[in-house]
Amino acid sequence: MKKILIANRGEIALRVMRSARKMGIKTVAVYSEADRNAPHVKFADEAVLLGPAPSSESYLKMDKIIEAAKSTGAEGIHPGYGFLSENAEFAEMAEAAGITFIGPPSKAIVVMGSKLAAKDAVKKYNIPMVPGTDTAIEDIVEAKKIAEGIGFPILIKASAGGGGKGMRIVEKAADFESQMDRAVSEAINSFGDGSVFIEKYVAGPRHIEVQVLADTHGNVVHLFERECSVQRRHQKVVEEAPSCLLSPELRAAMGADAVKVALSCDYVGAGTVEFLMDADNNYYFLEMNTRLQVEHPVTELITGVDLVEQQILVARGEKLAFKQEDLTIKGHAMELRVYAEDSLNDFLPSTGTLEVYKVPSGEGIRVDDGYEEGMEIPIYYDPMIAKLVTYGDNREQAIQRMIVAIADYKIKGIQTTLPFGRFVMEHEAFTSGNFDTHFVKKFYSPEELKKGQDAEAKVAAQVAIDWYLKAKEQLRVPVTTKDSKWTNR
Ligand code: MV4
Repeated sequence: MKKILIANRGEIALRVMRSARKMGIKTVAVYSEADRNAPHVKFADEAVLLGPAPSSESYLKMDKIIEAAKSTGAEGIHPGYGFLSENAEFAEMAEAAGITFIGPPSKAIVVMGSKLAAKDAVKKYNIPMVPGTDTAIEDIVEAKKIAEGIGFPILIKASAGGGGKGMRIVEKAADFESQMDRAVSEAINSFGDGSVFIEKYVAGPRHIEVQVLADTHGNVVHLFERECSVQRRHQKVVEEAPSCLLSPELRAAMGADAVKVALSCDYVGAGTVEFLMDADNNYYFLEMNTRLQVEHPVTELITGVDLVEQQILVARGEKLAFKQEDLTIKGHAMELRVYAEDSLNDFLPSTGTLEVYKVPSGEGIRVDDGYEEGMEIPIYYDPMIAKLVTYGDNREQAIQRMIVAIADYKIKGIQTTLPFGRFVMEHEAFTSGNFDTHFVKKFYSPEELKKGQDAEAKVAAQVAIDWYLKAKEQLRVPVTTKDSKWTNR
């Protein structure tokens, strides 16, 4: 592979291009009319315009992207995350056009895209799963009996859902029928597939996911876990690796189970196996994401493995150059997603121009971003503008470096989640490791964030006053130098 097309925009397009360039591979960018001057377009060796700003007319246009790959002679397509990254039809179209899809086989995308098909595939591997039904509910009377057997509250989940979409909680038996009706019609409306199943509701769970990597020769390894419990309405905000909860034994068990999940669908490439963990450290397989994830950098920092490079090597048909026992965890990495959102105002999207944009730098700091000073944040795409990633010998150092990096990140013109990130980094529940997926709901409010900011403003004001008084004091010192024309009174 001498040239690849990157079917994405923003930070991930740049991230993929950096690894390609390092490997001596030429890059082709695609872009929408809103992204003419975007960094990913400037960084690429070539760029092809797809169409108007809306994703449906640009970054989701499968035929146009395949055509762009053909016309530029790209031998592979990297889809990044989001957009077409988990679209089996697109993977197939690429392969049919003789272009390598730098991702898993379409079959693996299809299986893991259906939660019920995924449960079915992993069945023979004895992976722990949340108690519930493993086929679509057909008989509501029978389903209610099963729910009563499990015990309320239970969750109704859409088979075609995922990432928190298509979930409904049922608190008590009396609500079962009405919630089922709603769940099915929601599933039909959102996914065109009304299949739903039920699961016991795991209260206050932690979200732990395991990175896997598989080649086309049957080798599968895991690259340990990421802890992603700090999230807001299913949108992750802070991720870290490793998780401070796992014992080496638990880590090895979850890793081995994640490898089995990959084997169950003949996975190839980089993928992520999601688990829920309850308060007693029992873990359950939830779903598999068949793409490179936003939070992959924390895994790269603790393992020293370039995951994009590995994706490309595997797509070329090469064997993994390392075995499970070659992989170790070194240090601790923390990622904060910087969204163009106002954390003081219900996280409303904050659009505008990046009047000032200066990224922090220094030991243990990595910024993956896709914007530059002076650029406008388009309204059409994901509001994530950057990932601020820090690394240290241990968790405390990674957190400390994150606090410094947040302070050094200068953004004017839009509101971002940087202040919210500092709130998390300084919160006792977070620093102690005693948190779950309800962290934001439990501890965060704009008032809490404001309190911290007001306290800081007071300190800043005091420092300014001291400084001013001292300066005034110095002015009063009489100047008695003979040759000076000036004297102070
Ligand atoms: C659950 C659950 C509790 N019990 N399943 C949300 C995202 C999707 N991947 C699955 N999710 C959940 N499934 C059972 N049986 C709680 C969640 C959940 C959650 C999971 C991971 C990260 C954040 C979350 C926030 C709310 C609910």
